[in-house]
Amino acid sequence: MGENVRKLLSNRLIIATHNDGKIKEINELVRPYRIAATSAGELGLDDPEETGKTFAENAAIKAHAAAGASGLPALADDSGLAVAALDGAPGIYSARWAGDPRDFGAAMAKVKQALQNAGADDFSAKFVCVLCLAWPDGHEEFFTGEVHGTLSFPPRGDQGFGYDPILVPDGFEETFAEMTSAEKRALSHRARAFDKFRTACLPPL
Ligand code: ITT
Repeated sequence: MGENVRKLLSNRLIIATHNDGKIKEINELVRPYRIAATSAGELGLDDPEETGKTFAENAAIKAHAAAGASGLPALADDSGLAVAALDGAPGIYSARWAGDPRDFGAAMAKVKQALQNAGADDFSAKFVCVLCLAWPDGHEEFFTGEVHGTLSFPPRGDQGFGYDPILVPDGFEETFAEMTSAEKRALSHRARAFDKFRTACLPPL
């Protein structure tokens, strides 16, 4: 960190994701910075295969693919739900647990079943987000954020996306899916990672 971090000087940025929930949240986070953000999907860029073994490796794969294809800096988000009693699963497989096409009702039921199979009474879990900012010349920077909470079944709420209906963040009674986008943004893993990115790479407002 510090002076070795490369600043984002261009006001154009590719948001290297095909996930509509992430696009909405990242657009809200970059909005105050007058950055013209375009999603990888809008540019017709391919969704690369996530062959990494960590959130950071997969974020790097997506960011470099989009930066290389567009010639612009690209910000990718690799994220997921890590359940303590399941040794961090689904983790980097969070999207894949929802199958193809994605069904997060089924994915959340799978989490509940896995906890039952493990005989778990510890329902603690966290959301993790690793952002990778990559430039077309291959330079990269990483920023990580987490939010800890407890899983709650059945799923509640219709805001947000993915596993939001089953995670109650510490200090709250509601799931993320019962919160407004502003409430989620005040404490989410993505907002915390973005905060580090903003501090390191963006000019102060
Ligand atoms: P891209 O790779 O195109 O960005 P993706 O959905 O495949 O989209 P990931 O591989 O990072 O993204 O999978 C992360 C999954 O973890 C995502 O599909 C959600 O189900 C879940 N997830 C991530 N952030 C979340 C959040 O803020 N709330 C709820 N679930 C989240």
